[in-house]
Amino acid sequence: MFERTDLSVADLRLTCTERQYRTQDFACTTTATVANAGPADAVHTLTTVTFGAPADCTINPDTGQQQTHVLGTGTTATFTKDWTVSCTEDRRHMFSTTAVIAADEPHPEDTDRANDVRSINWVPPDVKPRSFPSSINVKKEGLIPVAILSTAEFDAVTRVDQTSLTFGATGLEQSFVRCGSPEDVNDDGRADLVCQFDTIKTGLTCGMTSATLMGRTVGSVVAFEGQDDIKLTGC
Ligand SMILES: [Ca+2]
Ligand SMILES: [Ca+2]
Repeated sequence: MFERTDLSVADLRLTCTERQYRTQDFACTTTATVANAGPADAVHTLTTVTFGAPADCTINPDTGQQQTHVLGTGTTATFTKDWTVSCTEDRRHMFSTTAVIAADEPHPEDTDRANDVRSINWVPPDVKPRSFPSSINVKKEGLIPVAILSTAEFDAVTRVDQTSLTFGATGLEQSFVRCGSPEDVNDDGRADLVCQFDTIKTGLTCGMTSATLMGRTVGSVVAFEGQDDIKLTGC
């Protein structure tokens, strides 16, 4: 006798501490939220999270990580998995993570398999390119320029759906104004996409030390996000 239920990966985020060209280890963290929409209750679930990196990087652990939950009807669970990353090439990188949920018991039948898997990429943004630290005067600055850096794996100029971009304290803020002509802001020979965001709408307030950009690609749609350190002034 099969019980019907709808398990899903409801949200997936990826943060990395890579902020510049460097060859030391840095950390990436996958944050996954899984859900059971029911009607079956107390479903034993197994979620497998994987992490992907370019060929010049090694990952620890280098296999998928698993997490079990017993999910009641209408409940969610959020968990994190950490990855240590070490890259040899002196450049910025794109990373990816994927989460897949499945029932960890024989009886439930998932009524919608399409939402059982979710992926997101990490792309490196540079808030206020060509200035370090990335100082933002929250009282004065009308617009904040943010560069989405192209990498060997990702051409920001042609791949980014500009209308999808959100930026600010959480990454979900509808602060997009426009993108300008592509320019190579980090002198790596690859043109980068430089866009402007409305400071007020970013929700950035004194004391915050990082800002998050989120968006989607054009064509085969892939979600991406990235983070940069910021220094807020005018506080
Ligand atoms: Ca499902
Ligand atoms: Ca560049």
